[in-house]
Amino acid sequence: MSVSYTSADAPLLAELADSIRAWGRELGFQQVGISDVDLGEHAGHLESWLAAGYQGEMDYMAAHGSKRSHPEQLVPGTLRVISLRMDYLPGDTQMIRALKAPETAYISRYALGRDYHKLIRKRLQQLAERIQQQIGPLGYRAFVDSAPVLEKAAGQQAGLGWIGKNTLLLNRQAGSWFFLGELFVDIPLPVDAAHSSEHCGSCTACLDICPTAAFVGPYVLDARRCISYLTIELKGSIPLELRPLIGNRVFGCDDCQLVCPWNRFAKPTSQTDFLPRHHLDSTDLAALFRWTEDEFLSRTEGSPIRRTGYIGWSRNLAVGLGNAPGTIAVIEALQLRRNDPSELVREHVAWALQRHGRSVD
Ligand code: B12
Ligand code: SF4
Repeated sequence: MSVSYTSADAPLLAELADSIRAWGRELGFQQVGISDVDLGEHAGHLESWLAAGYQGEMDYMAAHGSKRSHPEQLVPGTLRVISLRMDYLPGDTQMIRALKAPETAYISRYALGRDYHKLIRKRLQQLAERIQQQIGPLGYRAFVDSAPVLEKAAGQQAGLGWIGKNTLLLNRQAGSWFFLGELFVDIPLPVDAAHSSEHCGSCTACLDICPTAAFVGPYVLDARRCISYLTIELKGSIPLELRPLIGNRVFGCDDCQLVCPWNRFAKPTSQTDFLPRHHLDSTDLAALFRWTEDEFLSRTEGSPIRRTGYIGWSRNLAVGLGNAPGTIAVIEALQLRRNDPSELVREHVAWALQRHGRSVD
């Protein structure tokens, strides 16, 4: 644990906060903000969201009681949350073209390159080490995505942006194509002003474009209808009525970001690790569906796509193929796997073939 501080240490702490911002940028983050542990109204919003059941099968969202909205309960002794954002937009991708070409697989932009979890956690760790070199022992924990932390609310409190109607954290200079990570620390650093204004105005582009009508209203997402949930988090069968609406989106969805006017200001990432691998930004659904499990495992090594597993990936591709034009390549790829060992995959293949007027027998 670190030493205790008095008011006489204020200049030293202010200098340290400036250094943390500079070190964060050196480590590849675009912005660093510091907040206390009070996430304000967000605890109540989380409770209402869970009470409505919008988390679906994501039981981990409800599993930690009030710790998710109270950093000091998750890590006792925490006094400040250092929030950082890292851009992930690959500068030159075929993304829009892929989204509009129904025989091509659309993979969301965040998942085209290396998995961000390890990369960001390592950088946060390095930041903590720099702080320790400066001030000695520090009580800290590093988080990115998978921990029970209300990351967007923490980012808003630290001045990184506002939570938009599409429920993502938006920034006037950078849009929303960035990841968030946090360092919980036990030092009373000076805090940044929370981002108190919001700049969505009367725009409802994200709410209107959503292919599955997943927004209950502005700022409220029923995750059970979101394509990101359906293709990544859901383990079982995709509800029949939603399958035709998914189109060619086989891993996540970006529509509510693509349409956001603030994303005109997004900057391409400086991390080569986030650039597309294996032409995942421009590959046909049929070609991906022909991957064996071994090919899936080798080509998604170190990629976020691993999260679905081969069966989930195949399920998603079958839905995409069911929504694609019924070309010979599409029908052949589906027929090749109509006796797939996985019942889940077989069921989605049968659905897809039926969409093309083919029976499975
Ligand atoms: C669960 C989760 C999901 C779920 C649910 C999404 C959601 N909106 O909750 C699913 C699987 C659908 C999902 C999808 C995506 N996700 Co996600 N996800 C998370 C996770 C793990 C938790 C989010 C959370 O706390 N949800 C709880 C609910 C209650 O929060 P909320 O819906 O955002 O609601 C907040 C506000 O809208 C507001 N609010 C709620 N109701 C009301 C009502 C009123 C009147 C008002 C004013 C406000 C308000 O308060 C709430 C609490 O802050 C975070 C990582 C983390 N630990 O925080 C990543 C995270 C949010 N995801 C991220 C990303 C990139 C995505 C996708 C873009 C991935 C993709 N391309 O497919 C999509 C975007 C879909 C979308 N529009 O949100 C990034 C977002 C970065 C950013 N710029 O904001 C995060 C932060 C991961 C990270 N570390 O970078 N995700
Ligand atoms: S990610 Fe796609 S499906 Fe999910 S809320 Fe946004 S537009 Fe709708």
